Amino acid sequence: MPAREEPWQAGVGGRAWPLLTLGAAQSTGGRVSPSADSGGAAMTETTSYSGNGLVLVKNPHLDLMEEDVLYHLDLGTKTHNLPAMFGDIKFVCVGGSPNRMRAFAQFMQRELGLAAAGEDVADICAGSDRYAMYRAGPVLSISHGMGIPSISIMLHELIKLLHHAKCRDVTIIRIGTSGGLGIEAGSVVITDTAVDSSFRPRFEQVVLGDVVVRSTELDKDLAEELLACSRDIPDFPTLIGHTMCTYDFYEGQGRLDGALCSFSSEKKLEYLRRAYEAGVRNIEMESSAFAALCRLCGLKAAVVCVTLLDRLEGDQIRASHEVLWEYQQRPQRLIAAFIRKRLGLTRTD
Ligand code: R2B
Ligand code: URA
Repeated sequence: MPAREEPWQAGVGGRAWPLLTLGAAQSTGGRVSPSADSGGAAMTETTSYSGNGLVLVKNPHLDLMEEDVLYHLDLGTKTHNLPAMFGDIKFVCVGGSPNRMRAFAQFMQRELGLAAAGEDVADICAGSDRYAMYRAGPVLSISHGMGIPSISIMLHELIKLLHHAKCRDVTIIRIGTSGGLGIEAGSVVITDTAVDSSFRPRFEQVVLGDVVVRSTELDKDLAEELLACSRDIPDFPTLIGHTMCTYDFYEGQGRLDGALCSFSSEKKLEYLRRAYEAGVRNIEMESSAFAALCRLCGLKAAVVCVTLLDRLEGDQIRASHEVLWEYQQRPQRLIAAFIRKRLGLTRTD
């Protein structure tokens, strides 16, 4: 029996939208039981994109709205000329912390030869203290906060923004931090697929009380392109692997050091080793919602996270601020190299 159908799957405009189907054992009367599946193998998906490079919003109500207020970004279709402000954006980089995304925009300005070192960038969303947004040439740098609810709100408004601005051929990349699994701290993981805490390649969104299941596969060609760029940066290991996305940093990631913990150290290690066996190489808190939303809206997307520790060795993040700061530069350096390459820029410094 198919999972609850997304409204746009009814074939709006004759286009074939992504279609998710589940095996009979996984769904119950159109309502998917979150615990019904253990392997995820029965889920199949067919995807076809519109092909014109535009961002797809799949909401018929939007066309009927006289004005679209992007509340959390403090932007809107009547108050701002979105095509003039953003129409030429080609790369969107998102990350948890506003300060890190500001530093990334400044870094990109230098990398693209647009400004001198240390030159400030203005927060485009200064009227809202929820998210921060900066621009460096064709690159938009936006913070998304921590966790799925926070990144989801930002992504809905960002995707509508790219749609209203008529942006074409946008590549979107989440750069962030994570806990590693069986790999050296400071490694950079490029996600091929985000998986849930049962290692299934799916994201469950509750819509009007029904669980809608969405695929969390990321763009394979983009992941390979990023891996190829990493070969020019030999100072840290970069690899492709699955990323486990959780709803919590402590119990949800099997930590022994939260305010609550009901499991033994042995149980924790057994779980993390199973995750490793399933192909998981790092753990963070946003990739599944990010992968699912971007995929459905026709955005080529990647997740590139540095690991701050090896979770098979411990739970607490004990590296010094200097070491952590340098680790956080690593995904930024890789993305800068990727964007420069895409833009055909060669190094002169
Ligand atoms: C990585 O780091 C944050 C938790 O410390 C969270 O946002 C994530 O995904
Ligand atoms: N972010 C996470 O979500 N988990 C970690 O272990 C480290 C950073």
